[in-house]
Amino acid sequence: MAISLYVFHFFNKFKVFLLVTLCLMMLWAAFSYFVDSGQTIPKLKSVGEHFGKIISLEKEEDSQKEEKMKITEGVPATKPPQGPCPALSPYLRGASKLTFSPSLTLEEVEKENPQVAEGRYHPAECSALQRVAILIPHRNRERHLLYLLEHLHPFLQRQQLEYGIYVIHQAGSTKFNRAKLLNVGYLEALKEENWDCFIFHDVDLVPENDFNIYMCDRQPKHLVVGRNSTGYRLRYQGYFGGVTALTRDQFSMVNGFSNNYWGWGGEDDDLRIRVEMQKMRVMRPSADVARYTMIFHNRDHGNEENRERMKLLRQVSRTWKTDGLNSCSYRLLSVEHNPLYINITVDFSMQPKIS
Ligand code: UD2
Ligand code: MN
Repeated sequence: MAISLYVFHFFNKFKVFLLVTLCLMMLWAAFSYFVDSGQTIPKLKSVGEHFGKIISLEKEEDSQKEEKMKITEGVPATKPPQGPCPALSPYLRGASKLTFSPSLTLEEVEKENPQVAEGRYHPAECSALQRVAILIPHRNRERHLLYLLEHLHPFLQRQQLEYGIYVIHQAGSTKFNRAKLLNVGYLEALKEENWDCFIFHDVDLVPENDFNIYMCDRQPKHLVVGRNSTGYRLRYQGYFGGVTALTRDQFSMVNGFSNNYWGWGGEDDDLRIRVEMQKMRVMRPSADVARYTMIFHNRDHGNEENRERMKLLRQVSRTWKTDGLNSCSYRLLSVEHNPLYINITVDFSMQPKIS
C-alpha cells in the first residue's frame, strides 16, 4: 500500500514533465521515419531548385530583352493599323493671300518639307482616301515651278493626300506640246505607282484656297473657275484649261489628250469634247473656292499660237480613238527623283511638226 501511494505521488508530481517528454519522443519518431523514407528532404530540395530556376530564367529573359533592345534601337516600332483619313481634313485653312519672294531658293522649300521624299508624301496619321499624281508640263519656267512647289506641297499635305509631283520636261526647241507631255506624265507615273487620280496642272497656277480639294470625283473635274488675271470669272462655259482632275479610268476612257496640238491653244477644249463624247459631265467646285493666282508671264518662245486648232477641234469625233494615250510615242531621256519632284525629260523632236 505504501509503495503504491509513493508511485502515485511520483507521477502526480512529474506529470507535466512526463507528458512533454512523451510528445517529444513521438515527434522524433515521426521525423526519423520521413528522413529514412527519403520523402521530406528531396521535396524541399526540388522546391529550392525550382525557385532557383525561376530566378535564373528571369535573369535570362532580362538579358534577352536587353539584346533585343540593342538590335531594334533606332528602328521605328511597327505601326498600329491605320484607319482612313476623314472625308474633310482637319488641317484646312481656307483662303490665303499668296506671296512670292524673288529670293526664294529650292533648298529653302526642301527644308520646309522634310516629310517629302523623292517628290512623294503620304500622311502619317491615317491612310489617304486617294493616291494622287500631280502632272506639270514644263519648259523654261523654273521660277514658276519653284513658287508652285513652295505652295503646293503644304497645300496637299493639309489635304491629307498621298501624292507624287511629276514635272514633265520637254527637251530641245521643238514647238511646245502641253497635251502630249501630260500623256507622257500619265504613262510614266503609272509605271511606278497605281495612282487613283491625276491632276493636270499648269506650272504658273497657284491655288488660293485649300478647300479646293485635289481629289478625283465620279465625273472629270475642272478646278479653275477663276483666276486673278480674269477677275476670278469663268472664261467661257466649256472652259477646261489650267488644272483638271481625272481618275485613272476617266482619262483612259477618253484615250487621254490628243498628241497633235503643237503650240498654244485648243488641247484643253479637245479634252472636254472627248469627255462629253463619253457622256461624262465636267464638274467644278464653287467659285469662292476654285480660285487661282496665275504668276504673270508673256507667251513663251516656242509656244506660239496653234493656228490649226479649230480644224483639229472639228475632227475629234473621228480621231480620238487613234490619237491619244495609245499612240503617244516619245523618246524618254531621263527620270530623276529629286527631293521635291520627279523630273521626266522627253524629246519630241522626231515628231512631225504642224505649224
Ligand atoms: C492657258 C491654259 C492652259 C492651256 C493653254 C493653251 C489657263 C489658266 N491655262 O494657259 O491650260 O490650255 O492656255 O495651251 O487657262 N509651258 C511651259 N513652258 C513653255 C510653254 C508652256 O512650261 O514654254 C507650260 C506651263 O505649264 C504653262 C502651260 O504650259 O503653265 C500653259 O502655257 P501658258 O501658261 O503659256 O498658256 P496660258 O497661260 O494661256
Ligand atoms: Mn499661263
